[in-house]
Amino acid sequence: MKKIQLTLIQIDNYGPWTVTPRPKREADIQILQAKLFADLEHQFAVRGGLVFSTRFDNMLAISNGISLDEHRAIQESIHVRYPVTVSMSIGAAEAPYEAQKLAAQALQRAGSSRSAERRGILAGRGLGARDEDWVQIVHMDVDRISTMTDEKPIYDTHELLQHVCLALMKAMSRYKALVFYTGGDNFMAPSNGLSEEKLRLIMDEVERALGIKLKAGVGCGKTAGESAHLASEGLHEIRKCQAKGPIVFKTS
Ligand SMILES: Nc1nc2c(ncn2[C@@H]2O[C@H](COP(=O)(O)OP(=O)(O)OP(=O)(O)O)[C@@H](O)[C@H]2O)c(=O)[nH]1
Ligand SMILES: [Mg+2]
Repeated sequence: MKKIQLTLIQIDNYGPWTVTPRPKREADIQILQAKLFADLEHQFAVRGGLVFSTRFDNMLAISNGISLDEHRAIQESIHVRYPVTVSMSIGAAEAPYEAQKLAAQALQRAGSSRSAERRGILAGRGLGARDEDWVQIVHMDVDRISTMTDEKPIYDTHELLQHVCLALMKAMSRYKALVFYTGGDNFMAPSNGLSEEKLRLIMDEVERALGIKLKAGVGCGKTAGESAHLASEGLHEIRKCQAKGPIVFKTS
């Protein structure tokens, strides 16, 4: 059975930490979160993974091919260099929504996000057999966002992109796929099992609701790195008018 493996990364006892002994400066909190995300992205990426910033205090990584020992090594590296610790939990399932749910449940069983006792936990269960690894990622982008960027106030573009993200999240959730905003006019969706036909329906729905046009490269492979790269290549082909339509599927 082909499965996606997701890792929930949660900063331990972070809420209390941000206000102890008194509220820390927001700029310092933003710097810590941005650095921690960049650091984790690097450490997962060199092992074939991909981290989405999600809430920054809680991040989700596609971690197919990354073992428990490698997760522990990443945690140890973070713990010697940051004033906070991170707990991680792993879930694997055919559908991305189910994988993150299993990961979240495993971490919740190990203790609260606000517990001072729960530090640097590694919980949950990843894939046992590596031949089960499967990652499908849709990389979507809005057509001609630069025109709006050059003509409208920047906050108007920002607001539109947040609406696009929410509409995609809602539509994709019907197929147990996840959607993450990755900056600019880009969205990435771990979406194992989502067919081209269903993706077309989702894109049509969001396009009609928000008056925009979308295009999508879809990559399928054994690791997030591989799939994301194929997806971005697919998108590039559409941009260069090398594709017949607004969706290109690529499998490794
Ligand atoms: N995260 C991410 N951001 C990108 C990528 N490519 C472009 N961007 C960002 O998205 C913004 C818009 O780029 P484009 O999508 O090429 O611009 P556009 O005017 O919408 O052009 P078309 O999509 O080709 O119609 C850029 O300013 C970048 O910030 C990518 O692969 N990943
Ligand atoms: Mg674009």
